[in-house]
Amino acid sequence: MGKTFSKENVYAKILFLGLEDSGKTTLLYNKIMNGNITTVATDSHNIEILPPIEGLSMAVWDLGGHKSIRRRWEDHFDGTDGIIFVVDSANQRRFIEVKDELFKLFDNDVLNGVPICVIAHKQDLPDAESPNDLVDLIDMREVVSHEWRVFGTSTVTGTGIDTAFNNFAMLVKRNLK
Ligand SMILES: Nc1nc2c(ncn2[C@@H]2O[C@H](COP(=O)(O)OP(=O)(O)OP(=O)(O)O)[C@@H](O)[C@H]2O)c(=O)[nH]1
Ligand SMILES: [Mg+2]
Repeated sequence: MGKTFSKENVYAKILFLGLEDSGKTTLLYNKIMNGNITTVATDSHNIEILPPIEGLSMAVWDLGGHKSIRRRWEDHFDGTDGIIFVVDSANQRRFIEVKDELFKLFDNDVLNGVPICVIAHKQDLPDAESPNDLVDLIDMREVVSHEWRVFGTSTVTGTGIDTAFNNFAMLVKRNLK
């Protein structure tokens, strides 16, 4: 749930989810440090608080996406105010698995009504699907139970990152209980 710790700032708990290698940790630390970083696979989680956007501070929980640890995602669902789901837009072979993981989230009662940001990441790669094509391919347009948005991003070119975070912060703020 959103919590006010001062008059100015509201804190929101945001989960960073997605298959392993989709680029979650790279994207998070690129946002924080404004540059390229080298990551290793996340075996548990990283937590970072982003500078406030319009009075909303997002506490981001970046969870490891490897199949063997996805079952532990659920341990962190309680109190979630928003989900950022990162997809490697150039890895078409894994879109079925992406859809499967996303739709499991929509079926989970603890996440009822939590807004979702789909990140069509790695837009710099030549085979990357555009954000619009990606959401068609994973059937996001069927989803009416959660407010959702899609944004295209790349940490190689820096495209779309601020737009995605700024717009999603506004949506989360509107939905805070
Ligand atoms: N081409 C390209 N590669 C990227 C981009 N973002 C991240 N990567 C690469 O994707 C690979 C995986 O990045 P991570 O950030 O470790 O992926 P992750 O989703 O955190 O993986 P797990 O922690 O295992 O769940 C790394 O080799 C990154 O350099 C991007 O925008 N474009
Ligand atoms: Mg990671």
